[in-house]
Amino acid sequence: MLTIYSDDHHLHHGRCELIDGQLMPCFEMPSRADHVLQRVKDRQLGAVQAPKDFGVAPIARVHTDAYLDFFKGAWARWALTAPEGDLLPYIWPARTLRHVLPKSLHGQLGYYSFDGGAPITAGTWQAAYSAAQVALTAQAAIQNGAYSAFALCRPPGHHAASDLMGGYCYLNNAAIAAQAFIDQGHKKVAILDVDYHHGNGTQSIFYARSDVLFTSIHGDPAAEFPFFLGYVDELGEGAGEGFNFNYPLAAGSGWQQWSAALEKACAEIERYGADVIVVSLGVDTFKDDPISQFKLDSPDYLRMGQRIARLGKPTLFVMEGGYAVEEIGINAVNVLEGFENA
Ligand code: OKP
Ligand code: ZN
Repeated sequence: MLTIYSDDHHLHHGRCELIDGQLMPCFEMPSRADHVLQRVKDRQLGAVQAPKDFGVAPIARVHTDAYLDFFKGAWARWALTAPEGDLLPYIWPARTLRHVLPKSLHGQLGYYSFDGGAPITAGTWQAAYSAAQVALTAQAAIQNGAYSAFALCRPPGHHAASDLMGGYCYLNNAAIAAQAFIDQGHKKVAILDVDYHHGNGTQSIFYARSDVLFTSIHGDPAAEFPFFLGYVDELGEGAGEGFNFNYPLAAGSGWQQWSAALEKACAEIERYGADVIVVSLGVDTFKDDPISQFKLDSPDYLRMGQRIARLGKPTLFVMEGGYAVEEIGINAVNVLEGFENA
């Protein structure tokens, strides 16, 4: 399987996130992608190529121009203040506040984010832009006839909505790739989000559409980030009604519960009749993941890849989360090897 990878992800290295009342080093760190790349090479998964540059237009099919302009320019505005640290939001237009766009950098940052988990550093725009190009280049490989491809994206994307960053995510790589498939003539794209956290950004982007099916298996949002989306009763709206399926699972769920949810998601994807599949491949479902509560073990990821392969459709894998740094290479590449050896 072809892997697309850019070293530009190193340009994004947030310093801290707020956990249990303390500033802790960011879990979403550059070594994550380095470990996955190393495992791709160790296992001789296939060629590793740098992304092409498709420009901002395919990104702007998913994100608003205003959001992209803000994100691209935010660091330069922050740098004028000779800051000590990263740019992090500290207020959001929650209930009772107005959704106006203030003039101030921090007002605008609150407007364009939904949590304090997506620090902007000097290189964050470039890293996120390149990650989107990684996804688009892997998408193009499938469009040009490859049966599968792996977009080794970092930072991840599935929490990012059309004009919101958050949850370590800035640009929604999987959504950008799915939209590119549609724009290049595909009629039915299915997204399968297997990250431990609900892909609220992806769901929201396609919620009112029937040309992109969204399915997600994740920690029950009643108890887990992102808390405010990802429940079973979210089935889509308008033309998108019946094209959104969430499978929330309890903390402590292992392969038995997880694979039962995967069967349900796969049944919906088959019923839909997708002609191409985009997998939001998070491996934070691992038993030793430091921020998650599922109990998958490394061999389970081989089974995951095998089951996805049985859908029998061209499949684009897009890297999302996974924070047990040593093991995310093993687990992510196990999915890809399971897919190839099904
Ligand atoms: C990103 B991806 C704050 C914890 C915030 C954010 C999790 C983002 C996960 N105390 N956790 O879906 O892997
Ligand atoms: Zn996650």
